[in-house]
Amino acid sequence: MPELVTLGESMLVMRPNQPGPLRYAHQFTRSVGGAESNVAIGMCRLGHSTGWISRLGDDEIGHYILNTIRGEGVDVSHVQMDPHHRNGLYFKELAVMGDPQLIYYRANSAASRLKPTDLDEGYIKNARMLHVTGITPALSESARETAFAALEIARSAGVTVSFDPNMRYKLWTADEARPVLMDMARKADVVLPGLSEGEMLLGFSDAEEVARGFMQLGARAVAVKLGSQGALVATDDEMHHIDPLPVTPVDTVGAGDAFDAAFLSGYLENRPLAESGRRACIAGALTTLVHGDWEGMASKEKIETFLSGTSTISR
Ligand code: KDG
Repeated sequence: MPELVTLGESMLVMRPNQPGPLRYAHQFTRSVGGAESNVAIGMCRLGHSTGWISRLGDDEIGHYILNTIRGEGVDVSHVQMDPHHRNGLYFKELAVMGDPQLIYYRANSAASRLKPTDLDEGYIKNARMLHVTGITPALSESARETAFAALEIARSAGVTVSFDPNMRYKLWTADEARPVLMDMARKADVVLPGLSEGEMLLGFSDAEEVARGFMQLGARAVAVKLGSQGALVATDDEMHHIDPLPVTPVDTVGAGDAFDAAFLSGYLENRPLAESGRRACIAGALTTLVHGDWEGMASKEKIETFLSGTSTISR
């Protein structure tokens, strides 16, 4: 049984091989992306067993997505193959600066058909942690019910719940999302917002206030992602500002998921809070150096190298 179980949609990703407007792109590289499976892959690289619950269209694309995620070590035994619906797809611009634009084709996808009866209670109850994001409830009513059903199963069994709001403005508005994401945050033990998500949900623009706000809702640990400024990590007893690892990113998508994976692995390993925060910032930064949402996620050994300031022998 996996230590961390997560659920959500993963899609085929097409990214152009050269920068510039997508309308002029002729050659693309395919891959896979999905915030929750990205976290599951990130945790596997850090030595933890993970499982991903989802629905995929039962076609060549669905099997490619499944094989890729399985190939990274994630348990996919609780993924349903759906013969009646297609897989989500997104195009990711190759940004020269800043965050790339994502164009989604995911309405009515197989994963949007996730339903509470897709959940195997024992699979969640036997995990140490359930990780959910705010993307799943934005997909459809039944996907939203499934995310909340998973939360209730975990809570009833005393399984730690981790929540990343992952606000996707292309899927729903702030007014639609706020009550749902706040409800999820209230049910979570670990909350992993970006600063702008904290502001959207709680109305605070200061990271310390965001962390305190989520702890008042019931979280035991909060890690506020500050992008190139590092992070702020907090529990009721301590709060630390974590410096960033300075990098020159080529692809920022997936950095938050790599951060989540490293922070959650530190949490499961009972590491000191500040150390978990440092690992998370290193993991997030390293991911941005490689094209792809998860391909650049770091191994445990690589993170150790950056933490200790030692270098590896490369030849
Ligand atoms: O966090 C990375 C995700 O944004 C990406 O992998 C795709 O799940 C995705 C989404 O909904 O944007």
